[in-house]
Amino acid sequence: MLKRLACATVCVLLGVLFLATCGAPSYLTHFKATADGLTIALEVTASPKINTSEQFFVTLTDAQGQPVEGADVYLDLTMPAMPMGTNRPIAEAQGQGRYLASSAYTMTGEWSITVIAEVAKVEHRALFKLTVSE
Ligand SMILES: [Cu+2]
Repeated sequence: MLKRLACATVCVLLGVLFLATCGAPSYLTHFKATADGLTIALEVTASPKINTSEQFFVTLTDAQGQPVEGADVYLDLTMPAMPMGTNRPIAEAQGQGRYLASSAYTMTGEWSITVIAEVAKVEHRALFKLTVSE
C-alpha cells in the first residue's frame, strides 16, 4: 500500500511518462484552454484506437486556479472533414474539479473534441484536436 502510494506520488511529481511504469493508463496528451476565465484541461489517450472505449478526463479551474465543482460538463466529438452523427458523452463529476466521460472514436482521422462546461448558467467551450489511427 505504501509502495503504491509512493509510486503514485512519483508519477504526479515526475510527470505522465512514469505512469506507464506504475501500470496506470498512460494519458499522455494534456490539452488546456481558457474560455471566459474558466480553464478547461483535457487528458486523453495520446494514440487512441478506433471503436475502443476511451476515457476523457476534464479538469476545470477558475481564474484563481481553484477547482470548479458543480459544473455541467459534456463533450462533443466530431470530425472536421465530415458529418459523423452525434457523439456527445456526458461527464460525471469526480470531485476536486474533475469530470470523467467515456466514448469511442468510430473512425480514423482527425477528430475535434469540444468540451462544453456550464458553470453558474454560463456556457464555456474549449476545442481540441486529435488524430486517431487504427
Ligand atoms: Cu469520419
